[in-house]
Amino acid sequence: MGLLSGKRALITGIANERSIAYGIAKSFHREGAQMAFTYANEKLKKRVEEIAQEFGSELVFECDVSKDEHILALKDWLQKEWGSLDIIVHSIAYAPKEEFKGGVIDTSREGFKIAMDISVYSLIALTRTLMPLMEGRNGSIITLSYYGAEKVVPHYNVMGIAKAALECTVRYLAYDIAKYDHRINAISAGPIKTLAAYSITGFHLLMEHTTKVNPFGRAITIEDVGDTAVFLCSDWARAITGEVIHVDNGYHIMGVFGREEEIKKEVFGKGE
Ligand code: 0WD
Repeated sequence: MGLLSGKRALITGIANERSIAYGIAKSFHREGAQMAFTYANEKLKKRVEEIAQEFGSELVFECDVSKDEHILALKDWLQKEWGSLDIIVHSIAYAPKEEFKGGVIDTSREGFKIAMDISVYSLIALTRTLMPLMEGRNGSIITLSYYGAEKVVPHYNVMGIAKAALECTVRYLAYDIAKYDHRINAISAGPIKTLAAYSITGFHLLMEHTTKVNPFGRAITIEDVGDTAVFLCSDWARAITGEVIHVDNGYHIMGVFGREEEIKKEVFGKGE
């Protein structure tokens, strides 16, 4: 018996096997969840179908979250295929590439709208539309955030603003859906090399730095995120809602960045 045995999970946001949502699906599969997958556009269809098969699922559906009709069609499809749902994984974010080049001061009106629509509003729309399928099942929803919501991360720009809004949305939705006994939480993941990450100017430097100075001195993996997602979507987390859980090897707890040896070397000279 896995932690998610008997649960049906909708997984959004897989682009390839480096996607965070892929890591989540891997952990969910190990823990016995049944899964259905969405892909954003025709280009991703084949890859997502292959990934679904890898996890023993034939359930794959197109859903561009900027389109209300896609979200409604997704609900009808899930109703037909399963008739009920326990878990939604929202692993979707987007802003036009130009928005990551300069600073927040350069944000265009259109870029701002797109970032908020795809990365934040989509969580509200998916929750509202799919919630009827969760009736009486103590549903659990998770979304993915990043530390750039809390502190300035150069070049993260409008996505930092969107993630702050996303985390706030999680709290408001947690309140709204608690009356139906459902939960929603965010995982704030440390930087991971995925397609989305490559749009951010200087991402490799950010990743190098974060890896070097977090208390464990190692990089976050999609499996680290996947296993936390299992916990949050399992009944063990039944009293946790509206929360932002950091899966970042402790990076966010630091006030002075650097592991002891490095601080000694950099600040006090040779390490004595
Ligand atoms: O360091 C990282 N990679 C972190 C990512 C650290 C912390 C958080 N995150 C977040 C991202 O902001 C996002 O919310 O994790 C989530 C998943 O991102 P990812 O796994 O890093 O990136 P990726 O593999 O690119 O998946 C994001 C996917 C899209 O992929 P592409 O690369 O094709 O944009 O979001 C999906 C799409 O599959 N997506 C959409 N899905 C439906 N409708 C849409 C859309 N309109 N736009 C993007």
